[in-house]
Amino acid sequence: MNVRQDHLTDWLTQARFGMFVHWGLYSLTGGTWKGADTPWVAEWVMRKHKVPVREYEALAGRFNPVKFDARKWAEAAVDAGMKYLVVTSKHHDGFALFHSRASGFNIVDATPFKRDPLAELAEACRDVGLKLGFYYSQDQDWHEPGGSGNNWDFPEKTPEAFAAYLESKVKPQLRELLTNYGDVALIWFDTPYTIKPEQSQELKAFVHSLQPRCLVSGRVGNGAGDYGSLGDNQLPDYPLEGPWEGLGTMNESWGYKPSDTHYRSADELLNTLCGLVSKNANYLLNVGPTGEGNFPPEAVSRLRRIGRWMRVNGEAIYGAGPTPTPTCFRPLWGFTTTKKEAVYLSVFKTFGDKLELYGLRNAVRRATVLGHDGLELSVRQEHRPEMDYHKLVVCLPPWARTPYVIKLETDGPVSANAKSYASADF
Ligand code: JFZ
Repeated sequence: MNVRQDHLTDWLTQARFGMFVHWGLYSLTGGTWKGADTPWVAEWVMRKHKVPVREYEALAGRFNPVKFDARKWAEAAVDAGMKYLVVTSKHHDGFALFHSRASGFNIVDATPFKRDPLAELAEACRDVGLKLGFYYSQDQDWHEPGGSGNNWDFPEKTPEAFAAYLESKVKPQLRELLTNYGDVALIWFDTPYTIKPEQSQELKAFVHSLQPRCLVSGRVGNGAGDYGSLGDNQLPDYPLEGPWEGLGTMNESWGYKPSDTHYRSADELLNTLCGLVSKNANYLLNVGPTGEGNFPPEAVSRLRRIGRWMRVNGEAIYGAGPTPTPTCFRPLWGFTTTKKEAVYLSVFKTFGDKLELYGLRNAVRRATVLGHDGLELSVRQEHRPEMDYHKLVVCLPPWARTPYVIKLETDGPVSANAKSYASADF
């Protein structure tokens, strides 16, 4: 994939951490349909149970999330250290979470709620300084005969019907999203299962024609995106040619699913964040609010803990570059990120009172723990010129609680050996 690397993506690599929000009619069901569970992801409830369009539409009559408070969501994201928020404007079920003239199946016209959450979120994000992006399912639309995915109501799918659906729903709704809500940082397209290369290109051009600075996610399909999108909860082995974005859930489902109690701990989520940044990717971390409009308490507590950590250690994340060395330290202690003349070691576990880093060519001027700037750690460096072998040993502070970050200030721009090391060779 040929991702764009110019000034328009700078904010994205600067931001590094964002909030994903999956919210829609499916949130009301919690992933249960007539007493039956939806395996894995709750937002697929309609397709997993082959719910007829007319029956699914009836959910709208009950959607009245009076507890929704845009400002509270935006503040929760900011407090967690996130710099952008991406919300589902229309998921695969075809329901628009905004006032749309292009389809009556929208929150203002079809629900008792009658408010436009995206307008309220746009204002709240502007107020608190968050960038706002919209998830938009351009390929699957289970509400429309032309969209892909619903073959129980609409068994006859043709390329012509899909093209007509792009013209009659997708483009008009994108025009609304990119006209009525101020600056949109990105459109997060998804599941490009049937879309043709020229249609992906056309959608990208359409977005840029309305807002030239709006980025298009890799899942617009066919390599057309402005930036890359990893698979869900995936961590690449090697640094990527940026900009890329990883994404993940706190439990297993994107949409609200109370029966899904397999939550990762805040430390595991921080581990993923540091891991992704060390591979030059952002982290879009999901929250699935309830049908009433609240964040689940499990999400709130994790966001708070992450925020406390980010306020101390954000320097190792915001605008940080990937690991300078391909050697993987994850099984030993954690991840490496960089700034121009600094290397950050995010330490998630330790063995004994030392850690080792291989491949760094710079001399280290100073080693400290973020949040404890005054205290210098002692380091020892070894160099064998005949093999271009470099080893750095850092004495760990016994008082530090994982996860914490060690900052190494280097004697010049960070430089490292490009090959991977196995320490036992030396
Ligand atoms: C998609 C959606 O189907 C899902 O509901 C959610 O919105 C998620 C963020 O994206 O699911 C996918 C799409 C692509 C992959 C995995 C899940 N993938 O490429 O690994």
